[in-house]
Amino acid sequence: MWGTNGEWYERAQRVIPGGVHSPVRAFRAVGGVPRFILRGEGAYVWDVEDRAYIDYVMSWGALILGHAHPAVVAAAQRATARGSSYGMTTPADVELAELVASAFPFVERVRFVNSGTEATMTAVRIARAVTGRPLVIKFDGCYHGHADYFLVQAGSGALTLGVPSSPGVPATIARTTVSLPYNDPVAVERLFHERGDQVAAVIVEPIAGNMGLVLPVDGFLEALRDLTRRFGSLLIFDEVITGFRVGWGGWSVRTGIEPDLITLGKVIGGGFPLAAYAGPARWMDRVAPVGPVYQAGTLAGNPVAVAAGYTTLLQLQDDPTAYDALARRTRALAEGLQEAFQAHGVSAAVVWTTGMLSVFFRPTPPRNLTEVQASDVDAFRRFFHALLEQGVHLPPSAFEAWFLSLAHDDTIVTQTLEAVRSALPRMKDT
Ligand code: KE4
Repeated sequence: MWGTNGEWYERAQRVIPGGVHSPVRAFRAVGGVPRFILRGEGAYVWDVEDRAYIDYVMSWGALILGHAHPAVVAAAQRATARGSSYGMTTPADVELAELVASAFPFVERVRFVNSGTEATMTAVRIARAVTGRPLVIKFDGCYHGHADYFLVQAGSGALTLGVPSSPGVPATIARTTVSLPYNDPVAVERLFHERGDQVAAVIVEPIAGNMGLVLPVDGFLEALRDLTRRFGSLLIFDEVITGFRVGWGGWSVRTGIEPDLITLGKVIGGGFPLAAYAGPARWMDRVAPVGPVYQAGTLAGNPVAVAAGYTTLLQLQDDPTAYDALARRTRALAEGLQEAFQAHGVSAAVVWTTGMLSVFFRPTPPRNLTEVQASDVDAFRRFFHALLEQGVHLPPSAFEAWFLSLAHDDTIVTQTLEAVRSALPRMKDT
């Protein structure tokens, strides 16, 4: 009735660049035909050929409750029926801002935007405004959205497509960004001693999810907090992925390391376009209309996205077992994967934290982009397709994280591991 994925891919490429609205979806890193999805429910999606897949993309981490969660669907339907957008403020967006702020001791103000890119762009703009300095330090393999000054040694889709620094970014802009190796505090200290008086901000994924999942080594984040404080720069934690995924609030709450600004997205929009930047009033009240730093958006704080995000966060807040269950299942999947690789003599390192994991075909977990890129991406390609044939849809890149939801229950984990065990022998052949 709907035709095939291949037919849709052919048709899509005639009107959309690469047939997709975001590059990583095009399967360029793994080859083959992207699946054209008709619907999702819980941990599953179905494509136009009516094939079901256990989904580990989960809207790149947005759907922590799973696809089409009834409470989220109902909330979005109610909000839409009352009016989908006003371009004016509503009690609901105040309530969501209050709920987000309540999760972080250092957050006094929250501003909603439509994407993580807008959130990180604005956080950097604030830092440059309050310090009067031009430089931004980021880390190789971290991705903060597609604003010009972030597309330097960027992760995620830029890394997947092998263009970590994009054409179209003027050298004058690229020069305002310094990208250093993740987990290398010595390199950061050296940069600060050389050019600290020009550094407006350090922006970091406190847990890196855009080169695959790379965990911070002990002391790395603390060193960033200490150096930025000593040199008068702002520390920005980009928790667009980890916010409300690795725990209530995010990694900054779990570790007690307080950045100056935090960016959030994905989970707080419940699968709708909503992200945020947040922090103390002394930084956040620099933005218009209170201060002179400009940021705006037609659909910012959109009532439908706010309803979905608020419902999602309430579901998490009201379920005291949610994060423990998510952590337990993520760990079970990670340990089961590691055992399966060992049993089949496959050299692979599985890295995990609550709600997300990555598989690197290399003997040890990578600590930075160089080590990530030393992994066997062709092995990942074979693994990806072997699992796709088994009805398990991984993120189509060795440089992304797998995302679990609360709908990924013990049965889903068991089914995934069964698919892995039956796929591994065939992975060697292809
Ligand atoms: P968006 O502009 O895509 O909403 O958010 C940008 C962003 C910012 N910060 C972090 C830590 C992010 O992970 C992202 C976006 N994440 C990717 C997935 N790794 C989005 C997927 C895509 O680009 O299609």
